[in-house]
Amino acid sequence: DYVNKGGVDDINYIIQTIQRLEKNQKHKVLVVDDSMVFRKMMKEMLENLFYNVITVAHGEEAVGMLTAHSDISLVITDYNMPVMNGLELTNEIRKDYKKSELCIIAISSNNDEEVNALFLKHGANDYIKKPFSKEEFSCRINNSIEALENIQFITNHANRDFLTGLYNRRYFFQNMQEYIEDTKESGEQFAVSMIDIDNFKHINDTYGHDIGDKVITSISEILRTNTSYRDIVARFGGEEFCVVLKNINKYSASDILERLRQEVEKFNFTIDANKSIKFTISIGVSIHDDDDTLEETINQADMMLHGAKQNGKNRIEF
Ligand code: GH3
Ligand code: MG
Ligand code: MG
Ligand code: MG
Repeated sequence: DYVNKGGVDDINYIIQTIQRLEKNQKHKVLVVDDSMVFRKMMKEMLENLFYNVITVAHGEEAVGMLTAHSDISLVITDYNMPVMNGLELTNEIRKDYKKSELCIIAISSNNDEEVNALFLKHGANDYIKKPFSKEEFSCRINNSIEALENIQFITNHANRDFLTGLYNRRYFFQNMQEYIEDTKESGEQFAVSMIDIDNFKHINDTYGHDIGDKVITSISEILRTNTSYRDIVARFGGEEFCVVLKNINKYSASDILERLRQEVEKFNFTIDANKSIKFTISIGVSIHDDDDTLEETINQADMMLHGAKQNGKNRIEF
């Protein structure tokens, strides 16, 4: 329906549209309108575009819904509503969500240009004036979602290391700064561990740089699958990683990291049909105390790593 109404029979356009619809299934849209007729109409149009739709009748309900569902991509809001109007809602949402995290599209029936400009000034990504065609509605919604996806794609790449997909140093320090602020209030402890592959030069020299890269990627996988989604696993440099175990004491940290060390030790890296190699890692750990700076904790972990290397490698030092 969406394709035909466009009057375009270009095959590329049709393929693009189908790809768009496939991606739309991943997005939740919150519709905020006091008119039941409009809510139903928009819900139907959005579902025809394959979006997941939630509807509410006013701003306050919308705020509640956003707290309950943290994964909403787009809010479409009416202007005139009881309890909290669309402009007030836009203000509320922008206290917690940036434009790069959540889109807002305003629907206004006023011919008053000022309302539309106000919406944009207060953080709406776009607006649609009533009455609107199905076509305009579809295009504007899809455009905003596409822009959001592009920003999220770029942000994700800026935060990650190209080879392994792990977080990079830049993201690590940005995220840790926020986390340390939180721990000052909660008083929770965390462990910083510096991890370095043992005798990696030998792997590179014997099998070549490409195999070396693949070994780094394999280790990254092991680090990721043996830690929680809350923890931070970052690649700091060549074959050096930093893993932060959040909200943990020394004993639990020691268990997890020992398991990590063993998982790497057990792993057989396949070179070809009749050759596989093994390798090991050394780990230095420091538990962050309230009055330490992040740099002090990292330096401490680094010193422990140095100790682990000196004491024979393939071991953990606290
Ligand atoms: P140690 O057990 O003391 O850690 O010895 P090592 O041989 O691992 O020594 P070190 O950690 O100092 O050496 C790391 C080597 O890793 C140096 C460099 O040639 C190589 N390297 C650094 N980055 C990369 C990378 O991205 N890919 C590959 N393949 N090799 C890298
Ligand atoms: Mg209204
Ligand atoms: Mg090394
Ligand atoms: Mg190294």
